[in-house]
Amino acid sequence: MEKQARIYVAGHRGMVGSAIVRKLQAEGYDTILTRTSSELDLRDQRAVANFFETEQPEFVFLAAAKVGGIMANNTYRADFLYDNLMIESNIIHSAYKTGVRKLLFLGSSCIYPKLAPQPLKEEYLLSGLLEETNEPYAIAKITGIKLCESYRSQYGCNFISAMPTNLYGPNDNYDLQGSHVLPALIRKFHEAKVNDQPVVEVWGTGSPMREFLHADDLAAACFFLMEQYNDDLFVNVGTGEDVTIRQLAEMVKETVGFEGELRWNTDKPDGTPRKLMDVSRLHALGWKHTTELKDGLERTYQDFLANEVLYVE
Ligand code: GFB
Repeated sequence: MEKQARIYVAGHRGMVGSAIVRKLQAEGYDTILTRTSSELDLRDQRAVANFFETEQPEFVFLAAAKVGGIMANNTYRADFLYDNLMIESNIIHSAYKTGVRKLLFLGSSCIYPKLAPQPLKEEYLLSGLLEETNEPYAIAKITGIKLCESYRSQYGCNFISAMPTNLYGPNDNYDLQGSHVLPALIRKFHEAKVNDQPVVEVWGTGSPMREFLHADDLAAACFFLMEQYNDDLFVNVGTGEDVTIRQLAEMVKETVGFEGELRWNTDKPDGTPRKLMDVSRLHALGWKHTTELKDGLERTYQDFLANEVLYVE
């Protein structure tokens, strides 16, 4: 990408999109196109087509999506499917129509079958049944991969896909009903600490395993793939290391400095037992994460403290 290239980051206010914008700015790019959701509803086909025709982006990072944790995915099943299908279809089709030079689509580790062998290799896609709690979201993300592959094979578009593992970092969602586990635990432990509450409720059994990648590492990987990767195979992006939710809870508890007890609420779902990414393809290409979970947690707690008013409205 030339420094003066017109780059559209879809979803620039979210955790991933904002990390990509920070990365592009740090690399010296200054023609970064963005639109808020009130300026451009990405579910609106005509509005998206007009935007692409008017602005003529050359490169697109497709980081816009309706996302959330296990409860949000399981509750708003129709919205997770419809919104994501519309966003992806509108952007990818408009990118083809207006001759975008390259597009990077971001998926999710939940595209893999619930009981796939671990670690998850890219070729396990569509080899078994999906996890029930996030099946609609996973189907939408699988569709995004297939759109990129199909526009590449039929029309020769340079559209690639990256599959990030569970993410965390600045601008995460801290709403306790909608968020992912890591921001939820930061908020719960922090509020229990400042309010002198003796017990924090944690969901599920604590035995599921999850891998966590800092959003800044994901942004660096996206930039790397945009610069270096032109193949039709999608690429897993993760650390290749995971922890149990119980271990994560202990780590967050220590980072925040909460000294009370944990109570596991097993009425809440565990979700998929494990989803550890096989990152050998990414490592072979020459990219590896730099932020370890312990350091990333510390940074994220400091960011939460600095922006608590913004994050917890
Ligand atoms: O992060 P999370 O919501 O989503 O939950 P998934 C991960 C694990 O943490 C589950 C447990 O086993 C939860 O039961 N957990 C413990 C909690 N306490 C909490 C809590 O207070 N809040 C939350 N949210 N979880 C999502 C998918 O799955 O991951 C999406 O639904 C997407 O589709 C995303 O793929 C990355 O990792 O289970």
